[in-house]
Amino acid sequence: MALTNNKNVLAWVDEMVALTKPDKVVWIDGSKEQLDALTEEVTSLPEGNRDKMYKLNPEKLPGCLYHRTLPNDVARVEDRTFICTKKKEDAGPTNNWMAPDEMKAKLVPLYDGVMKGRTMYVIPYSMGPIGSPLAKVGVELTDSIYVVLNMNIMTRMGKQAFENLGDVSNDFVRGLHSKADVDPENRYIVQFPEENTIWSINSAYGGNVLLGKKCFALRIASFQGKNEGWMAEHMLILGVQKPSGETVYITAAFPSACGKTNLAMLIPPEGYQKAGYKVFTVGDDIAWMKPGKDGRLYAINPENGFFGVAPGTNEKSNPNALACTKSGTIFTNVALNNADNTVWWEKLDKNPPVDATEWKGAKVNGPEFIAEVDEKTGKNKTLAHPNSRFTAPAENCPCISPEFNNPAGVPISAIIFGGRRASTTPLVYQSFDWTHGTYMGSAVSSETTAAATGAVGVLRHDPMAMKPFIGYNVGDYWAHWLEMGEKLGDKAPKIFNVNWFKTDDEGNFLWPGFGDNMRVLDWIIKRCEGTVDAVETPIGYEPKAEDINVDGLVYEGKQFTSDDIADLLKLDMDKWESEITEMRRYYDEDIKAKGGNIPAALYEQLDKLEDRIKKAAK
Ligand code: GTP
Ligand code: SPV
Ligand code: MN
Repeated sequence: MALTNNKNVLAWVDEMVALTKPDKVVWIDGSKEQLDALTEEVTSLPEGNRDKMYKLNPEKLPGCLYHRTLPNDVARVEDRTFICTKKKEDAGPTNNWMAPDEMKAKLVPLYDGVMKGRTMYVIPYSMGPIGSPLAKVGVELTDSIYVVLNMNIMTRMGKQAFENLGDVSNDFVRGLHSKADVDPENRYIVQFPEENTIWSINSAYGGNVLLGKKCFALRIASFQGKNEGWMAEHMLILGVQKPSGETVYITAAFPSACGKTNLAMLIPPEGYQKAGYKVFTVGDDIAWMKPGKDGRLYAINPENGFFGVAPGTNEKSNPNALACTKSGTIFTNVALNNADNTVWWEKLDKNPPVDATEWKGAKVNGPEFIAEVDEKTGKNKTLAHPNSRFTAPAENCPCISPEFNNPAGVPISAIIFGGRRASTTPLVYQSFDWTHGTYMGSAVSSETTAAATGAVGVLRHDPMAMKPFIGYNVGDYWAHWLEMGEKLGDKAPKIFNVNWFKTDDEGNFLWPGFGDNMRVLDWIIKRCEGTVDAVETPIGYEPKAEDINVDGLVYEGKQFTSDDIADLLKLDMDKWESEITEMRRYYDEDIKAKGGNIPAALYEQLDKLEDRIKKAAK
């Protein structure tokens, strides 16, 4: 039975039913009974059915499920992701583009009758706390129970989302997803920002199919934000509670699989804990930000769960994330420990299961399997896929912020950019002002990871960590950043850049990272409060080495010293000259020549930076 009288919703669902021709339409109310029944149905499917999910050990992992996707369907597919605006220049140089009519002409035949013999689920959901002025409603139509169960964790799903929408509003995002044949040749992830519409077909994986996440909360929402005066960003949101009891909120934009979940759930080093510091998580992937009545920038996390990278998550690196996954969690493409029907992934612990099922579904002897070298990669085989993920409810998080459901959001003091850079970029530096900070964001590059298909470890430009997620012209997006800065004036957050990933010649990380990143946050907070000074360098303000606290910091068996910090802050001007040459090439050739309207203020920043670097290099 339809759960709403909203005519816009009803008309659109009818239209999509007529197109996809499901045997049955089920409206998802979000009730426990309904979700339990769907869980029974999907876990009772026969072995080999590609929708199948598995129940895990009810004592050790209560309410947890397991699923594996096809080997060619394990990550976002940026080459098959499109922004379909009427005019090509509105999609800009960072997006694949096709005219909406042309794209629909291509996709309608693929969707025609695609749900015959299957059930269509109608999922109403809210991105953001129900009732928040910053929240928005979406409806996803899908033929996948896996999607329904994931959306239940990742969003506020169910009929209350319709109550928020009311009977007449047309302000909801229309998402249509079908697994279809999971045919990679016909896989499309398509956004129509001018129509608040998303069409996804032939994938069953994460960011391609949980349409509230990257498709809505970043691609469509960034476009809405530009038109409505707010920002949708690929950022975690955390709160640092200080010994005084006051909490300072920070957002950070790092590219996919570059440490957002880890930083968001950071456990401070012992010395900080003793002094009374605590970190709270508001979000681990996406921030929606808007100026509040007091003129400061406020952020909400539109999501309700964490779709986190499993490999590397362990009791030491991120105990809070691990705790999140102990109940009510869906695991995708990790390995199974058949001895006790639990899950395993690389670096969970040092004991890979002997009786294991690797992520593709083969039964193997774990230790022997990972001792083998993969012919394709030349690296050791892994039991879990490098981009295997957990979908865990935010309420499971031991450090979830008391402000998580606050409809007004939290006021942001600092914005951090970062990426994986083996060299060049120092541990931390601060922009001179918002405009320079916007330039810094536009200049983010990072080594690619397994979160998207394609080569791993290749340095690429990823402005604001939003390269795959800006739903319009990147030049206009930068202009929007500058406008927001003007609007916020002296209440704007301070902007920083960090790099946790500098390596030595052998590729070992020079900075311990994880909980010790608190030491860098400490400096950032002090800069926001004006309680520590800094060194002015050609690229921005850097800490004095002695202002990064290294008390109790032992790394690789050695006490970390201020000299080690100085090494991480040292600027190699030859490298920065190459960096600036590459930035100019990027602006000129990759953006401007391809239709990106780069704001003059950013070219000015580039000119000034080049001047400062040239002077310093002499
Ligand atoms: P998405 O969910 O794809 O957006 O990723 P994310 O940005 O949330 O990345 P996440 O925190 O899941 O980390 C990805 C990988 O980076 C994991 O393997 C982590 O163990 C590793 N990582 C995270 N933080 C650090 C750090 O401070 N230092 C080092 N060396 N590795 C880190
Ligand atoms: C990312 O790739 O940035 C993710 C995972 O957070 S996905 O939802 O698949 O996009
Ligand atoms: Mn992400």
